[in-house]
Amino acid sequence: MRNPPPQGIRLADYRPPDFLIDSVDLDISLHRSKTRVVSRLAIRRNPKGRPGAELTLDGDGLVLRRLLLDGASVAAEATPDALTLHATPDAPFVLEIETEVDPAANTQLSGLYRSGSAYCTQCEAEGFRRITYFLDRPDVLSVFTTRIEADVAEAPVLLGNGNRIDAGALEGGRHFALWRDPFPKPSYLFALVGGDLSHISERFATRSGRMVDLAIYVEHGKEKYASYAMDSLIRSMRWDEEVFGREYDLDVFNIVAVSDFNMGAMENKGLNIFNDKYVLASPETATDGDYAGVESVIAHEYFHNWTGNRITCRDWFQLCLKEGLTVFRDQEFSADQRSRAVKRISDVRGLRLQQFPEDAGPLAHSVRPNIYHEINNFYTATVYEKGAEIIRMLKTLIGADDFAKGMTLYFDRFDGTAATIEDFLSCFAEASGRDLSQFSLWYEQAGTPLVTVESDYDAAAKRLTLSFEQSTPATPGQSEKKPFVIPLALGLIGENGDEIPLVSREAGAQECERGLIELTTQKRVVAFENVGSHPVVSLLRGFSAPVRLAPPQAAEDLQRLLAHDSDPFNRWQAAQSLALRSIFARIEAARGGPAAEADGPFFDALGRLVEAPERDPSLVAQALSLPSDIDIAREIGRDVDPDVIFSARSGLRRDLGRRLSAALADARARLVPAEGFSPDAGSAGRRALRNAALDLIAAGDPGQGGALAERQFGEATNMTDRLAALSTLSLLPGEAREAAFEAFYARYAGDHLVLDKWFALQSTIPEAETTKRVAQLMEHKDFSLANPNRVRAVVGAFANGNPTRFHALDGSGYDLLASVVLELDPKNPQLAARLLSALRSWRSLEERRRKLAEATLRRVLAAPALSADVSDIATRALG
Ligand code: 0A1
Ligand code: ZN
Repeated sequence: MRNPPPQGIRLADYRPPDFLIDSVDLDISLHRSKTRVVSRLAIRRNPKGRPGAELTLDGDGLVLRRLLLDGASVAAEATPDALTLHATPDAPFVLEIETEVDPAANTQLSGLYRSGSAYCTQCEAEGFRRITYFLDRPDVLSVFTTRIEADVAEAPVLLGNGNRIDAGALEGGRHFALWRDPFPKPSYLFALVGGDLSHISERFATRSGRMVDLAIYVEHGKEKYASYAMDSLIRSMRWDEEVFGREYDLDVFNIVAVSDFNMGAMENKGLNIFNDKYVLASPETATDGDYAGVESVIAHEYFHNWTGNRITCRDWFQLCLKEGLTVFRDQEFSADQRSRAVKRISDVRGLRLQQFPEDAGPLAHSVRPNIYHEINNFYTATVYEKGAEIIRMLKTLIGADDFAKGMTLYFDRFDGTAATIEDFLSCFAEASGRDLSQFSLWYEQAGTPLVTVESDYDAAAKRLTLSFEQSTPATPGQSEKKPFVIPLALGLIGENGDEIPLVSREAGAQECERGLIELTTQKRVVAFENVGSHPVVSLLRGFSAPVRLAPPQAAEDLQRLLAHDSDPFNRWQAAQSLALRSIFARIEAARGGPAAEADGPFFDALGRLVEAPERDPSLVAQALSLPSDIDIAREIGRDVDPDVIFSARSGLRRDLGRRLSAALADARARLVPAEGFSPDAGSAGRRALRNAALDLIAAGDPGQGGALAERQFGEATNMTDRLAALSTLSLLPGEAREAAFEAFYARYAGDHLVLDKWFALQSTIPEAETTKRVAQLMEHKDFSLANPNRVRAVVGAFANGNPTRFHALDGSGYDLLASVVLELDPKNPQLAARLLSALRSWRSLEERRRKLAEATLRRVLAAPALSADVSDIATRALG
């Protein structure tokens, strides 16, 4: 295995490559354990490189079989990790390299490997060097031609990047296909697939009339599960034309679903390879959440064709250039396809759940990091989701028109190149005439800013004065922070619930009067005039910046926002904030503090939402879904005791369920599903509210809720309702629950994606016996460490979704994680490292758990022959 330099790789050390590779001709002869790879590289010196430099190509675990320079043998130094030509010619030359690789033995799922009976590849970030020696860096762009050869019986389907230009039969039961991708690309976008697969197909006419053959390849028998993915693909293609003016550029677009995949999916040019979880969906097997996931990942990978492929990254430090931007694009797509408000709420929930803790702990890094040891560990919520928030803020700050102009400029100017964040921002600076140098700090500085707001209302003068202050906590390697540009969208709600017009005499009043305050200094005071009634400030509307707000607003103010705010995001936020207030009060009371304040008014407000038939059910469901244990832990921030959080939250759920039981039952009756299943947002929203109601009814009255859940479990006609019922039952110990789990297993035993749900749900049961149950699940005949989805379903769900058991005081949860990480590490270090990052917030735990967690990290770090991936996470987590 490869070892990165101990001092790490630094952005400041970036140098252009000394050589360029204009074209790559690959000849790959597939064989389970002995795949022969012949690569012909047309190499020349880069005018921007160092004159006289010798050529060193990257490798990872390779064995060189043959090497020719312009057809003649040549002396070179070959190790598994590198191939160096000591006497490198000055004139352009062709290097022919033969290597042999063993796909069947590739358990890392990087490079060429086997998933089921198919051959497939994963080359981002540095997998291509596991296939052949190459300049495996994103700023070396080459035209790839790939000849793939295989046994017809084993792999009747042979797919590559670009367009297929030839195919034919060969002797000995073999055949070949020749693929050519005319668009120069970096090696991380290379892909091939060979296997016995079925497909569904469609034709798509681009707006300029190019006909594109679309196909989705799946295992035999799974064709009928791919239609929603195809529908999502077609909608994505049309949307990118309409909203970003981007058209598809090849004659074919192929998607292949595989069951063994480390991540969600991969945007290889013209040949996207997917974790099948994001392709396969049917009413009987996929939840509404799964449908939304398919739609957004299909869109994400498709959108990469322009943001990532046509314009790629100069180096891996610029990863957010393609990822943050593409996440922003897929979020906007889903918002347009579904409810914008619900999409925003769920994206912010995700950001707070994943990215905020990352940014507040030892693994914090800037959206564009400046050093890494193992790039695979930087496919993070910070790079992806915070990266998308930066794009969103940019659009908010410069306005939709200039944002669109900037995007067009970016596409025009950088098409066919490997670009940087500076290149990207320069287009928006030019389009808007704004200086974006301070804005670029969002890429440089890690940590979640805290914005404090003091408000002072002078009734006599009818003036509201708001005093803002920003601060950003220190993060690893960054103790001092400069002020960010923070767009704060806001409105004022009067006593009668109406929006108060914004009138200001401030500098920058125009923005303020449009409801956008730009906080660019550490402190800023803004006064609003003609404020006739005591206002409540609705701040950070639509979550206009990835920041935290303080101090908490008063309960009465939150009530007003919940009832009247015109911004749906902030109505939801008000419900979350009220729930948090209640939970904090319960925690204080349990510690012997003053009795918790009465929740009656909060419950009644939620009750009114549930009873109002005109309300969007999906938004009501979001309002009912309380902050998770992990949200609460993050808000507490230090000395976290997961048991205390769990009991306070359970108490709130129980009381809310009791208080609203009649309204919840009525809502369920009102929302009886229509005949037939439709995955559309409206139908999904009704299911969401019905199931949120079920969950709360059971929290208030386990007997009644359990009976309802049992019935729904038996009668459900779709996976959303069946799994929701099982999830409600999973919290009610007893025979009914175990019987339901058994019935579920029996019904879906042949469907690995559904079984993942079965495993994950059991792993998250918040009961003492669960750790033992998880250990047993790992002995189950359907468990395998070789399948990343299964490992995530059992161990990932336990470590990230079962805080009371994972953080158990006897250390059993941490022991379980450590033993899986160490067993997995030699097989799949990327996955092992991701699992270990479940411990990233260990410093915020109370002392006993903190010590146990630290000892666990130290134990992992001390293990022999640790991968670079795991040792990087353990080292930084402890650092
Ligand atoms: N670029 C893909 C994600 C991806 C990243 C790394 C991988 O292997 C280490 C695989 C996929 C995306 O953003 O969808
Ligand atoms: Zn991506």
